[in-house]
Amino acid sequence: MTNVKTVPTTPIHGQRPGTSGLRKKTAEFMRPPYLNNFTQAIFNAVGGLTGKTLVLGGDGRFFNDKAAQIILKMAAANRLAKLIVGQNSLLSTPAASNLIRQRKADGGIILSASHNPGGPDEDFGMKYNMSNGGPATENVTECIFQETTSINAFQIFDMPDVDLSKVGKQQVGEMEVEVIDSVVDYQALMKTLFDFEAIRDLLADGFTITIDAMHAVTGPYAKAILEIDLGAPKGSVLNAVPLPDFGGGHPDPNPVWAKDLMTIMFAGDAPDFGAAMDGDGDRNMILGRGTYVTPSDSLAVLAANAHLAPGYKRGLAGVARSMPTSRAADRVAEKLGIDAFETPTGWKFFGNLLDAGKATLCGEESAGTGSDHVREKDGLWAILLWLNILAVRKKSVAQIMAGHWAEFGRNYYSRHDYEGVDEIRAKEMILTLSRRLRDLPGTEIEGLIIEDADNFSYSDPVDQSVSPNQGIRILFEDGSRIVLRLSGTGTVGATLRVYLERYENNAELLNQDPQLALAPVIRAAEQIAHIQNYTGRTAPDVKT
Ligand code: VG1
Ligand code: CO
Repeated sequence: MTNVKTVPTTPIHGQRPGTSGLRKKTAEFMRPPYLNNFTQAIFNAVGGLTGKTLVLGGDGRFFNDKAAQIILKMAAANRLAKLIVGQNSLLSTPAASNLIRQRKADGGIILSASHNPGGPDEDFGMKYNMSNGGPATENVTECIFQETTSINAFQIFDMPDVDLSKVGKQQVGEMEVEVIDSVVDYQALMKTLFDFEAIRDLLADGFTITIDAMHAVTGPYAKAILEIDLGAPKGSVLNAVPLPDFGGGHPDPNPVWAKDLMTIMFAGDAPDFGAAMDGDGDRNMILGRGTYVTPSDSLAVLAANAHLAPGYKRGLAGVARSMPTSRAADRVAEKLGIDAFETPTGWKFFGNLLDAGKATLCGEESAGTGSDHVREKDGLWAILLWLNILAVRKKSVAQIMAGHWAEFGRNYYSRHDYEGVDEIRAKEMILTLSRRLRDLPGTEIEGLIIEDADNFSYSDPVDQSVSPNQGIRILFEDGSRIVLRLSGTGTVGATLRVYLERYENNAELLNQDPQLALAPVIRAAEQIAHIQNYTGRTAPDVKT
């Protein structure tokens, strides 16, 4: 082909994907050949694109549109047969996962740094998903990284930008580009899982909802499904227009970054149900009137009630949660007599369990829940499952939570994040602690006796691969737990995450403030890990 350019390049240091793809400052991604190198590394790692089909889309953040054009031109030059692109290069992460599966594509590229802020001075990201619709496994991720360290050229078409604003097919050299409506297929999938009629009736009966799309990718999805299809009043979806800088916000659905929604939900005239989703639409925060549902509890409640939705009426094969996620879901699994799996942080570890039919629902404490309907976590799915359950049970969110705790006990839970701390000191802290783990069992701290302490290593029950060093666990005799790990999604310094958990089943003590209920565990974490000393901070930046 005449207009294929082969451009010499040299490896760029540090293109190792983290928990979920490669995330860097936008400026770094925009500086050629940063994006070209990583894109070509993906293409090389998967054995070339000749004759294949890929899906492409992103969360609409700054540089999304331009990056999509570059990837498109590189895919054409690498002899891709077909590229399926979301209109205006927008696709939520779960919608992209669905498209890969529905259209039997060989994989997909999602342009997103998820919950990280966007804009010229903020973050950009890119992840590769495989033919099952799920994030690249550890193996494939490692291959991509290896390619970035030896790359010497990339291929690109020399041509003007392609119009991605209109749905339809067009030819780019030998490659067919199909621009699709970003919402339609996803919406159709949701209809197969949930009782839309029941939710429609609930909303028609005056049950009110407020959904915060945080100016990220889910606005159009939430409007189409909740307002137009299910009949929620116009305006039920807030911040519904995706913006390149998310309106200056931090599209992370937690009580700190979705503060406006928290204020609405804790006001006297609050709606019955509230929720927020993140940049790329895979996370969710669930709220009721005056009620915040922790993600770990949400997973447990969904597991206990999923059978009330048509898509799950036959029950669940198993439930999987990431290791730092509270063990509330395990208690539900035990009662249901199904398997409970514990995986490292990051959705890529759920893929095998879902593919093998071992788990139906999965969840992470970081506001991610999902099921085997796709291979990513799915914010809007979680909202719809909650609404379906509320429509059937005809109780408030607060009543559902109280009932759940009365039945299963309550796993008080909180995550304390120390953001942007010194990386060397943070690594030193984890290393020092790792070396002391063996000596900890039997020690009493704050009235809690340490039963066990380890650095979590995961053996995948499906492919037997082993992933060591996934976080430090300190387990106490009374079932309390402290987990410490460093984030793999940040772009500046290190972020220390301290996960705290305490189980309570005394009926009189199920309604405490989690920070108070966890106070001894929080103090124990400080005494064991010397967090203040290593981070130079007296308090966490974010508590969720
Ligand atoms: C965080 C969360 C993790 C989640 C990941 C990607 O990772 O803790 O649970 O899977 O983000 O989510 P880390 O390594 O920073 O703790 V998302 O919504 O960015 O795709
Ligand atoms: Co996300």
